[in-house]
Amino acid sequence: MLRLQKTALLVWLSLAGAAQAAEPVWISIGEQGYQQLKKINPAAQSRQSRLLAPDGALAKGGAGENVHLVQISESELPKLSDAIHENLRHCGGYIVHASRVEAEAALKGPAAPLAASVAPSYAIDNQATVKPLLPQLQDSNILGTIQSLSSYQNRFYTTRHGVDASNWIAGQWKQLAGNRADVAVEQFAHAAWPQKSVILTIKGKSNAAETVVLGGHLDSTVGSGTGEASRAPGADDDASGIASLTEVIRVLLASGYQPQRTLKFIAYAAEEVGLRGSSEIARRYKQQQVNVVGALQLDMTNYQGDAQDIFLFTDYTNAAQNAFLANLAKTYLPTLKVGYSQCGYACSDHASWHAQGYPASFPFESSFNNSNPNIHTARDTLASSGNQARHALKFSQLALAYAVELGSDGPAAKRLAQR
Ligand code: IPO
Ligand code: ZN
Repeated sequence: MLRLQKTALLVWLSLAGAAQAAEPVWISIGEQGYQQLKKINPAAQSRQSRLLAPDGALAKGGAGENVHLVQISESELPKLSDAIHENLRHCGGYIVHASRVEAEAALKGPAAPLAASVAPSYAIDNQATVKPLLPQLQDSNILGTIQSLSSYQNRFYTTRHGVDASNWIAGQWKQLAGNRADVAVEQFAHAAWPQKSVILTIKGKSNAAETVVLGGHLDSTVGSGTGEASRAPGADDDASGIASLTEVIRVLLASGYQPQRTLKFIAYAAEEVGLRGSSEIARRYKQQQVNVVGALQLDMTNYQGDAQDIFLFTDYTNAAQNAFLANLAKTYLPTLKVGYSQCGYACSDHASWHAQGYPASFPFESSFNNSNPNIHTARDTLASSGNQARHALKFSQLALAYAVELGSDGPAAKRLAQR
């Protein structure tokens, strides 16, 4: 009897496991990606399609790409990412949605902003705070973080290593937070996979409801298999972005800086499989009407592919905030050259915020055409970036200026009264 129960339990457990692995998910995917999907799974069917402009808005006058809604098995996601990366030189190229209803809503373009949202002034008026902090940012610290993160066998969203890497980041950020009462580190659990996102919050003093988000993704991927033993160092993609952000956290907290707006640093889980971690978080924040006044994404900061230093991606991002970033660079990093480029698809977590109607930006290490050829392979190592983090330091500098200039604004009424 006992033995029978045990067998039944084991059968049930393995069925439950199998069911989870084959869980159907709704994705939106561009025409080219859809053709790749049909090669992997000829039975995959477009349930709905719509012509979208390159920034996810509805296309007018035929410009843009046909975007399809398809239901596929969760276990097909890594294969799909790989096929798109290999054959289209894209990463991602599709977005996983929480339900059919949400997938259909996404096809209609980005959601409307919150009613309460007002565009920030984007004034650059905190030189006295920013300037002494910039030289404290050290590329040696960024290098150390990239080293630690890329030493995990892989950081897949499904593996023990991927879970360990999330826990390691939480531990590092907790150490940096120390015992400040206005700083908290939490891990955001996702129902469908074990890897958690990590969130460090510095609570704003006078304007805490307005929130500034700085993020990067903590997972990695590789074309050839997603098992525990598979090697996916992801040194540039995206240990570099997490390392650039960690150095900003270190310097801000070491200086005792207290923002007026709330600052949130987020290491997203599961970016490489359809922006899943960030899309859950952005959706949750929108549901809870969190007033995110700006989101900055650092995904890949340590490979310089062009003469210019920082490329602002103009699609799936907010033009006013991009102009603010260009002004920040001009003011604080005058020797850096800023370029502009496009992904042509929702290529990183900024697109999750953009989809919810929040202003998002994506400063990137290279142009689209000269992007790092080693990502999503076992060759994405620190050695491939020359065992240095000088390029990634520029992104810490820009992100720190962004955090302080946007983080230092009090409530809007007060801002007006001061004019
Ligand atoms: C990424 C973004 C732009 C380019 I050009 C290349 C790569 C982001 C990378 N993390 C990715 O694989 N996104 O899914
Ligand atoms: Zn990637």
